[in-house]
Amino acid sequence: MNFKGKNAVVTGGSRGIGHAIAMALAESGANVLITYSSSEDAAEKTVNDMENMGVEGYKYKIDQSDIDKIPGLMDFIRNKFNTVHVLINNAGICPFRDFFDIDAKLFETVWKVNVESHFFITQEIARMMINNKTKGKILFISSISAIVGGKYQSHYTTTKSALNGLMHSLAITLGEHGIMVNSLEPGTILTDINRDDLSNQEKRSYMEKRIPLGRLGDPSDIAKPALFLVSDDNTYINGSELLDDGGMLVNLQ
Ligand code: NAD
Ligand code: RM4
Repeated sequence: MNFKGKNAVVTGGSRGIGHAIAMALAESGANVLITYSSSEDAAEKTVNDMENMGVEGYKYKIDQSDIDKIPGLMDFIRNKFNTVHVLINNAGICPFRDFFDIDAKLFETVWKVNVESHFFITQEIARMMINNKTKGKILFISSISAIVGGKYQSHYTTTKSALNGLMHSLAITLGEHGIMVNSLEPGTILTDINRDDLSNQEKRSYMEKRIPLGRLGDPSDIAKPALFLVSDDNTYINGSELLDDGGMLVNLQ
C-alpha cells in the first residue's frame, strides 16, 4: 500500500495501537501528524523516526478531555498540511471501574476523550477534506467492547458503541463527498491501556484462553487492517465495522 504524498493525522500516535498505525503509515510514505497527551519522549522519538524515513512527522500535545483545545490543534494541522487524506481517531482511555463507582466527572472525561473530541476533530477535518475536494478516509478505533460488555467497563463500552453510531451516520454524510468512514474493533491488545488490568494473572489467562489463536493481540495486528481500510486499495468498504480479535468474540464453547 502506497501513501506517498498523503497527509495523515493519528490521534494518540505516540504509544500503543496509534503508534503502530502512525509508523506503518510513515513506512508506506505518508506524512504523519500525531497527537499525544503526556508521553513527550515517545512523541519526540516517533517524529524523529518518521523524519529518518524521509517523510514529514509532526507532534501536537493535547488533552482531549478539554474540547476547547481542538481549535488550537486544527490551527496546527492547517499550518502543516494543506489537506488531510487520512484521519485515524484512535486516542482513548479505559479506567477500569465498577459501575457503581463511576461518578459524573469520570464518565464525562471518558466520554470527552473517547467520543466528543473525535466528533469535533472529525467535523473540522471533514470540512478541510470537502473544501479541498479530497476523497479522504476516516477510521475510528472502536473496540470489541462496542459489541460485548465488560464488568468494569460500562462507561467505556458506552463510548465505543457511540463511535460506531457516529461512524454509521458519517459514512452517509461524507460518503456523498467520496470520503469513506469505517471503524476497526480490536479485541484485547497488550498496551498501556490494560497493562495494570492484565497484570492480574488470573484475568490474563482467562482472556488468553478465550482467544482461539492463543495469544493477546499486538498493536501490529491492528495496524495492518487499519492501513488497508484507509488506503486506495479500499474502494468500496464504507460504513463498516471490522472486528480484529483473533476469534475471541465467537468463542462460546
Ligand atoms: P494506550 O494507552 O497505549 O494509548 C492510548 C492513546 O490515547 C495514547 O496515545 C494517549 O496519548 C492517548 N490519550 C490518552 N488520554 C488522552 C487524553 N486525555 N487526551 C488525548 N489523548 C489521550 O492504549 P491503546 O490500546 O493503544 O489504545 C488506543 C485505542 O485503541 C483506544 O481508543 C482504545 O480504546 C482502543 N482499543 C484498545 C484495545 C486494547 O486491548 N488495547 C482494544 C480495543 C480498542
Ligand atoms: C478493549 C477490550 C480489552 C481491554 C481494552 C482496554 O476494548 O475490552 O479487553 O483490555 O479495551
